[in-house]
Amino acid sequence: MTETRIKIAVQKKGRLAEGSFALLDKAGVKLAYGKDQLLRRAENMALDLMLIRDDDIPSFVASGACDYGIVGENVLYELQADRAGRLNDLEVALELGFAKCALKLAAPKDGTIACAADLESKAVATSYPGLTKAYLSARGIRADIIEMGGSVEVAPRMHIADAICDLVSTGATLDANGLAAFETVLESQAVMIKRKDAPKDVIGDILIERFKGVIASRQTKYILLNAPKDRLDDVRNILPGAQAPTVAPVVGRDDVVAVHAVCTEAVFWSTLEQLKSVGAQSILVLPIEKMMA
Ligand code: PRT
Ligand code: ZN
Repeated sequence: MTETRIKIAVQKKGRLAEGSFALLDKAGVKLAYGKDQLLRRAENMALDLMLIRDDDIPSFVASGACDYGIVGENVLYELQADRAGRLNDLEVALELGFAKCALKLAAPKDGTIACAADLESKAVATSYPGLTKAYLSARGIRADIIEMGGSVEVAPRMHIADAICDLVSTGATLDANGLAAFETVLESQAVMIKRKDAPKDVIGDILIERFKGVIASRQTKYILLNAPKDRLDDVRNILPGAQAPTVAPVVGRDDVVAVHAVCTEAVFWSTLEQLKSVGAQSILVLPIEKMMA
């Protein structure tokens, strides 16, 4: 019997590629060495990766050429806003929590545009015409949408448009171009997509469960510390997202206990400083490699 292998469309190169490969690696997918520029085979699971441009990922999944895809929500929803048909049969199987950014309206800092309503009869440059049009027309605003393939941030300076609608992550690009964001059209992150009517498949289900474990363990830490017995409640209140810490005796110390806890929320340096201020000592923060609920 021939083995059924699933295909996952992944960005070949770019901002999504690194996070996608890191996630697959953490989920235990070992890629075989291969010269093929398009297809990479996993040597330990019945799956193959198809390496393509991010813009093509939704079509590859919608057409059935791939079973899953890892793509930014911005790309998925833009294609769905822009085109009817098969792309609307796609759904998000899992939010992956990386490549976070936001599609924002922005205009020159020293200009007169400060909200979406100010865009009436103005020109807005964007690589996301579908989402921009939908956002503005839902608010009854008629603007002239100017589609650009890239370098959208230079459009106001070049008098191509009055405002832009572009992806922002740190905000440095807007800043360097004298622009300020005033409204968010879409918050985006990398997501795993599939066809709504795709039959259930075992490999896909395993992979999604493993991805969930990787995502959960990203900020989850294991904390070990010694605490004065009479400050135990204070320590427990500080530990971020710790459900039921283990409290154990410390040999030769009646006034001190050892606390072990799984913290599901971010542990910052300030968390350690707070723990220290209530008497905790010998504080260790360890990463959790794998998790399964
Ligand atoms: O070749 P291919 O078509 O596959 O790649 P691409 O060039 O179209 O996309 P790529 O690799 O640049 O981005 C892939 C995906 O990463 C996007 O679709 C988003 O989902 C996500 N992402 C996350 C971003 C950003 N952050 C981001 N900051 N994509 C683009 N940017 C750009 C933005 O367009 C602007 O020019 O970075 C600039 C702004 O960044 P800041 O940090 O200055 O605000
Ligand atoms: Zn692209």
